[in-house]
Amino acid sequence: MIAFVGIGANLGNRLDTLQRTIARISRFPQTKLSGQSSYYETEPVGGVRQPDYLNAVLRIETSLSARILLTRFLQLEKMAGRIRTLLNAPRTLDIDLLFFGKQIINEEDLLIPHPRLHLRKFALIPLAEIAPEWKHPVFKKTVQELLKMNTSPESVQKLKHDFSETLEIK
Ligand code: PH2
Ligand code: MG
Ligand code: MG
Repeated sequence: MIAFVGIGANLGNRLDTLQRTIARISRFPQTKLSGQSSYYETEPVGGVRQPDYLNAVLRIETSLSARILLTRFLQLEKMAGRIRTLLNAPRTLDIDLLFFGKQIINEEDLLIPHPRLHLRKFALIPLAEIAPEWKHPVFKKTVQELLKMNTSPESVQKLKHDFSETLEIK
């Protein structure tokens, strides 16, 4: 299954956390990391006033289930010291399953595609970088089309440096 994973952080050493997370996901069993967007500095959407996020999107090929991925993502969030308080509260690490193949999953704690993905430039812009033609199975529109339709004002800026070469050491 091809899946897309959004990662974000706005507390602590954001870049370090995201790099470690990418390395850890790439070592999941039965899973290959097959794509990675640039890192983006993004204005927070929703919640209280809080620091900017660093966001990125990964493409993985996996034979793990969406449910197992979710469990593993929650473990990684815990390892990064995430404390859950309010919705949209600042966090050291957030990992969201955005797409899981073309599957539509509507379970209480597992909604795929991510229900707010089409509203969020911090997810759409990195996704469009690595999967512009991927079709949203509910809206039947490509990522590129969803991004074009999106009018939210928050700024999303690509980081200038390419940090991918530092991945190996983590
Ligand atoms: N995640 C949220 C809420 N708001 N804003 C930005 N810029 N990036 C995020 O990853 C983000 C957010 C809830 O998961
Ligand atoms: Mg999220
Ligand atoms: Mg989340």
